[in-house]
Amino acid sequence: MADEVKVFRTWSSPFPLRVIWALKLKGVEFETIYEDLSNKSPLLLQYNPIYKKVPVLVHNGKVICESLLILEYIEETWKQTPLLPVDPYQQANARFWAKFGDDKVSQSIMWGVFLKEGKEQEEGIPAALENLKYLEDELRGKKFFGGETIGLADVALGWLAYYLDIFEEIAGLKLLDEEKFPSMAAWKQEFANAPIIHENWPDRDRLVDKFVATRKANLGKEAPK
Ligand SMILES: N[C@@H](CCC(=O)N[C@@H](CS)C(=O)NCC(=O)O)C(=O)O
Repeated sequence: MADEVKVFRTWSSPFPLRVIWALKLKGVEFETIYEDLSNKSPLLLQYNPIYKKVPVLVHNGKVICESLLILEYIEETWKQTPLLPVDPYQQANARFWAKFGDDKVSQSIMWGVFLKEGKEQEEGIPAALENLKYLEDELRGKKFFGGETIGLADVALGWLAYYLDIFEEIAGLKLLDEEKFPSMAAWKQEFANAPIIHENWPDRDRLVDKFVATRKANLGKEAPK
């Protein structure tokens, strides 16, 4: 029996993109279900009743939630085009950077800078820069976090290669300065333009409109716990 693979996503969210990229890098066929998060479908609520978020992967009726866990499932299930190295220590390292991206990098950029203004924003900038510096140091001398090829950490941090520019443009500031972060700047180009990755970015103008509205609606709010 052929595998039945479904991905619940939105057109704009970076988290489901991880899943789309991983499946496509591995050449796995899947069906896409686009959600409107202002009117979530009964199926999304049924499949992810706890978090009620996208992405959700459904593989032959089995439901997996949380994008980083979905990546792990994909990696274990479809062995072709591996996203993780064989060495357990290097695997742990890749997972560390993927988790750091969610715990610290996206939090400090989104909630510390993008959704702040004035003094609050100024106070948030050092933490965001510090987190980018950790990534810069990790990347130095490498093409991708995964080495010569795209790996799990690249897929997890990949949103930075496209969405960060958009956040910077809307907020009217620059975090990822090419001179201060040469390795990250090179990675950004390399990753954003890689086959499969490149073809799946959402329309930039539409994203700008969406995030202008998101910023307006959430300006000054604190990150959800
Ligand atoms: N930790 C989750 C985060 C996913 C997430 O935040 N998804 C957002 C879209 S960007 C969502 O579905 N939000 C719906 C909601 O919060 O009601 C993951 O990695 O899958």
